[in-house]
Amino acid sequence: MASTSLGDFLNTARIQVDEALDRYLPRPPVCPAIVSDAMRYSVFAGGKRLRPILTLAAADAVERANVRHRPSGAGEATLLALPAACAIEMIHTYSLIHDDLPAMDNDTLRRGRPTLHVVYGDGIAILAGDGLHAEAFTLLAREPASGDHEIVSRKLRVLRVIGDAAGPAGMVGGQAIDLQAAGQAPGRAITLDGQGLRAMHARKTGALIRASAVSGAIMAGATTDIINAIDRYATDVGLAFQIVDDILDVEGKAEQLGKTAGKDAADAKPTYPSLFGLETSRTLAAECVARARQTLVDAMVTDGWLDAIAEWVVVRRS
Ligand code: GRG
Repeated sequence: MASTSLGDFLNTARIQVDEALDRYLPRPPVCPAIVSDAMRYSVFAGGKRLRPILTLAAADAVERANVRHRPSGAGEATLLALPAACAIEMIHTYSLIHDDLPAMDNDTLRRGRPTLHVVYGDGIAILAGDGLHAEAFTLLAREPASGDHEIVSRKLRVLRVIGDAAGPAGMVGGQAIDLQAAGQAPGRAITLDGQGLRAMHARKTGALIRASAVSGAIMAGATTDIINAIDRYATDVGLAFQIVDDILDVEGKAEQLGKTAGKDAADAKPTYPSLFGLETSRTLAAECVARARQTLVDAMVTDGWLDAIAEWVVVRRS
């Protein structure tokens, strides 16, 4: 049955994603129990599932727009997009596991639990991250299983979009800039101004958020114009998400966030509040959401949950 509220859509999408992740993640005897247990410890620790939700919502929005012209096939798009949604959540979880390691951000609390390396040790945490990263691409190549040329070609496009977003041009590159800014890389620490901070976040968190929405649109068979519009929407949603993340690091409590609060200031990291102040940061986030919503209106992708998700990203408390 179609969702009647954003809360209903988010719940349904989270259940769909969690059930699929449980099916897709390998278990013994395919892999050693310790790898399976460690991967599952972090994947099922209770993340918000923002990225897979964006994938499914983008697919659903494209299908709704198409169904206005072809009133058949409703619901198929989310099934086509579900493997990409899960693959992205695997990559996101791997990035959190590695980010929390002593060699990177050195954190002990994530998703309301002790971080993976605290429980399993650094070696298994590195391997669980590596395992999730590799498994994500195996899944993208394998599912949805179809010999249909059109579906195979959409899968190939999505593989490239997600690989680019997760790799050196995207998340890995952004994390490297973050390490340089924190003085954790060879050479002198670099100083980020507002533009540098934005560029770093565009790679570190923005790229995967954009890939999440774009992958859903591609799997649903969107036109190039609609894919580009959804990309612009997600660019603004990703930036708003990051600004709010910085604000929550100042204002939130660890119990609510499920991760250490006040860490950015303790580590003297450049953030939106540290560069622009809290009020201006809130205004910047609201401007991003307004732009994202206008993009949907201009592209006539207004049916579905993308608009409500943009608003949710700034009112969230965790
Ligand atoms: C190790 C290559 C590599 C990259 C790490 C994503 C990342 C890059 C580091 C995470 C550091 C961080 C806390 C960034 C702020 C934004 C962010 C990604 C927050 C965590 O994402 P949420 O809030 O987490 O969507 P949940 O747990 O809800 O999935």
